[in-house]
Formats: sequence, C-alpha cells, structure tokens
Amino acid sequence: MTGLSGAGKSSIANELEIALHQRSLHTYILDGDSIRQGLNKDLNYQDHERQENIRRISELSKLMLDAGLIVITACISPFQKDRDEARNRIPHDEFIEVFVDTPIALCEQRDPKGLYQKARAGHIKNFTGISSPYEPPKTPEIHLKAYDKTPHQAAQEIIEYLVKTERL
Ligand code: GGZ
Repeated sequence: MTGLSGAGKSSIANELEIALHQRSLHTYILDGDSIRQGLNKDLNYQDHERQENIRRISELSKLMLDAGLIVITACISPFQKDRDEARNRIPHDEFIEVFVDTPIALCEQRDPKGLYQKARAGHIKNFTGISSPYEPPKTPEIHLKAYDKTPHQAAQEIIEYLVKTERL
C-alpha cells in the first residue's frame, strides 16, 4: 500500500489482515513507521534514504513470501521508481500495488501524530506532501478512494479484488 502519512494505510492493513485471518491465511504487516524503529533505524527521510527503506522492505517481503506468508506493506513509498523496483523483485502476479488515495487536506486535518503541523511550522524537514514529493501511482492494481470509506470497507474492496482475480 502506498499513500500519504495519515491516508489510512495502517488501519486498512490491519482490517485486511483480520479478513485474511478469517480465511485461515497467514499474513504479516510490514509498516513503515514500525520498521523504521528497528530494521531501518539508521534511515531518515531524504530521497535516497526512502529509496533504501523501500528496497529493504521489498527484499524482506520477498523472503517472507518465500516462507509462505502473505505480506502486507504499508509505507508511504512516494517514488514510482522505487515502487517499480519493488515490483520487479517479487514474482509476477504476486505484487499488488494499492494506492490509498486520501487528499492531503484530509490527511492534514486528521494529523493523528501532529506531524503535518510540525512540518508546516518547519520543525520536520522533507515531509511528504509538504516539503517532499509524492508521486501518485499511474496504474495501481487497486485505486482505493479511501476518504469516504471506513478502513473495514476499504479492506473489503481489496478482498473483492483478490476474489475477482482468483487469488482468494
Ligand atoms: C513522511 C514521516 C516523516 C517525513 C516522520 N515524511 O503517518 P506515520 O508517521 O505514522 O507514518 C509516517 C512514517 C513514514 O515512514 P515510511 O517508511 O512509510 O516512509 S517512506 O516510505 O517514504 O520511506 C510518518 C512518519 O514516518 N514520518 N517523518 N519527513 N513521514
């Protein structure tokens, strides 16, 4: 899943995981925010560090996929090139790009951690959507217009796609 901070990626990932568990499937969520507190603690938010963040997360996803897990990644992943490289690491048809499309005005209004406010005040540099770019995916497998849906409804939309494409 790709999208701005506050777009709802983590909440949707959690709902999706619940729905997949109900089908007795084994999953693991790799959430940018938590991975950055451990494995990727050495990385900050400059473009090349985001690139390395996504590279490591996609390599890790590949290992977990090999181990038989369904991996749900929830990271901003703002650059198309990095998302494409991630896609190329994963077997064809097993990578599904979900664009969690929530307008920045709504993300900023939600601002659950007060990060947008800090970014506007100049206390956080390179903040996505404010002082660092976000390149929306042009052809994601799933374009989730997440702003008028609950995380549960958004996750159901992903499940419907998986059923429709005979992955579930
Ligand atoms: C964007 C930032 C920044 C900056 C801290 N820019 O909404 P959150 O808080 O919980 O998740 C965001 C997380 C972004 O990490 P990712 O690994 O997903 O980013 S990327 O894919 O671009 O590498 C946000 C918080 O970290 N955060 N500073 N400057 N988000």
